[in-house]
Amino acid sequence: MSAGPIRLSQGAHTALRPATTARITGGFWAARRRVNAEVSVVQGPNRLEEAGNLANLRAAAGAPEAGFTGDFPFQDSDVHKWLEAASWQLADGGEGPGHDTLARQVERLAALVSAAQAEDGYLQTYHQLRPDSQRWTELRWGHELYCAGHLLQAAVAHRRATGERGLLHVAARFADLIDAVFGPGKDVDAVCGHPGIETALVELYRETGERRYLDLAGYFVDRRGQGSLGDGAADGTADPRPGAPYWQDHVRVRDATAVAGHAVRQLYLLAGAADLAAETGDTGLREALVRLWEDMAATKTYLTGGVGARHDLESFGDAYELPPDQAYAETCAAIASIQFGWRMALLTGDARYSDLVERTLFNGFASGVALDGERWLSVNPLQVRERHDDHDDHDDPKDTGNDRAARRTPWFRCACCPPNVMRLLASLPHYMASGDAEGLQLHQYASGSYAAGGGAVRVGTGYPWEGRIAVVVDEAPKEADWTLSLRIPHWAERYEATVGGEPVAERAQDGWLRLRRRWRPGETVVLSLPLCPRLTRPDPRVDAVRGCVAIERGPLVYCLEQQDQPAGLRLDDIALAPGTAPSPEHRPELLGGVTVITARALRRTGSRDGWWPYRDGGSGEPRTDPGEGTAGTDGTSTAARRAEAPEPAPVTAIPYYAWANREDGAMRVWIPV
Ligand code: FUB
Ligand code: ZN
Repeated sequence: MSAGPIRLSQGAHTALRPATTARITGGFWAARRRVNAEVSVVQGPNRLEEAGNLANLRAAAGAPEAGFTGDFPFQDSDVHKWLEAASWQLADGGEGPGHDTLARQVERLAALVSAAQAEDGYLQTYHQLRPDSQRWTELRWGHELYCAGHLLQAAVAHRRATGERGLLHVAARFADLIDAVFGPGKDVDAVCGHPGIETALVELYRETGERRYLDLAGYFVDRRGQGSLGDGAADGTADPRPGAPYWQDHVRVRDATAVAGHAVRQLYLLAGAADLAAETGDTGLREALVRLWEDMAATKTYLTGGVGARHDLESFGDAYELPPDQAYAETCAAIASIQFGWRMALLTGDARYSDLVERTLFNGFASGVALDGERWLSVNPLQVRERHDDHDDHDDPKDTGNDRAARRTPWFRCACCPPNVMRLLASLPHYMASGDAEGLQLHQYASGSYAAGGGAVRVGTGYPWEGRIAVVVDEAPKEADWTLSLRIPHWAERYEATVGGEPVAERAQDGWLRLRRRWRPGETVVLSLPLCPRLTRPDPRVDAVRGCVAIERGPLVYCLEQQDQPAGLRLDDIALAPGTAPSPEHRPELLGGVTVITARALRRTGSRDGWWPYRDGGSGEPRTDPGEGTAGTDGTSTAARRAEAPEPAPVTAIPYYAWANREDGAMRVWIPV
């Protein structure tokens, strides 16, 4: 069994179980994971040293007079996330000096964390190093249980990867302290302002078999939504802002009908609730989770899979409030959405969840780290204008300007995203496949080997650049039928599939192509997904991009970057030409090797700068421009509009995940037509 997250208990109530063995060996994700392993994770300890995170642990371990370094109470969580990432990386195998160095780094940081733990099990340097601080009194902003959650997850990963118990012991001691303090009738009957402990406690339960941890996760899920944070009672203040929905304390998860508030908080909470439902079989909770995911997916998710539209409070917006230029879409929120979606896929077996996981992985998540693995995006907008202002709000301690910039940055003052990307990439093989009593399901397509559901397969593919996916069945029951299920993405209207070269008779249902038969070892299934470029239209209620289309190909969302366009053609001035047939071309030398898409655009000569950016709409009656066949309501005469006839120009789109890897410039996903 290879080490990964979500090791369900034997009695878990899920439709599917994660693969027991999962390895990615080649292709797109292998390349991104290699950069993660060889650059991002390797540089992690230096970054944490420079930012003062390690100094805090050293101070807590023996020199408290050094005080606390950093701007945020959750500085420790960056170390814990790195430890989790590095542990998954170690579990991925490998040998030689790089592996040994990483193993030593992991032990060094694990020892540092362990040394920082207080006698009674408490561990958060922000509170340990400030003499005026009192534990558990700043629940709204203190992040104590958030940091604890990341420590628990790091410890579980460390245990699964190395087999050692040291860090797990540290985590269990802290969890025991939390269990002694929190609960009805105990010292503190309230939740933490930032969820994250819920998933971690369920994972700790899975790892140790200790039922108290599962019960404590259940307490935190159900206690939230009852105002323990909102009225200020928890930390002695009555500050009305940000309001209970910010930390999902306005309604219990099981009663909620819409996702709300801070996006990462909301989705970590839902991922934890999904873990809880998986282990307890709580059907009411499960129904609520389906409802909440649907609300998010249908009304609050960007085309890139990004979520959390508003910069203000890093929160979800209203339904269909998805502005491309003002998008916050934090990298951590994309990760949280993937974690929630994957748990829902396991819980229900529904392919829709993995559809959205794929979209988010390839777009709103992959954009979060530069191709070189050294620079990061915290905010993932879908449009950046020519003279972009990064909203550097110096009054907001959480906003350093560069943290929220539309350009890549080596590290952040609030560095939650980089180590989060590292841990997801390091554990990514475990998001690819699952199994059940019938067989094995492939949710995502990456070259590699996967074992689940009593069988094992090998996948070979050039996806997402190529649509051909070859799956060799290496192991399946000899004397019984077995089902290999392949997810057919929602955009793949005309796929083809063969077994042993013969077209299959089965058709996909509910997003799954289920191939049930007696398999011979070595038999090969070939799935061919159509990768013609598509023009995607938004729901008209997404006002911000009405009248635009986006270019997509397979799971990839495309964008225009200024530097790929003909000289002098400004992204603000173009519209896609009606009837354009976008065409793909693979460019191995560009951006690490990408397929670009060219399309015909029109330079809108009418959109010239002036003193007033509005035009008379006339009577409001739409008029048809004979030149282009488009409706014109700008009040200009037909002759004037003919004089402003748009000039044709070719434009070149690159995959969205690869944007901002060259010089700064304008970018847009949605293009007017
Ligand atoms: O509060 C901890 C992390 O900082 C959140 O998850 C992110 O949204 C960022 O605000
Ligand atoms: Zn983040």
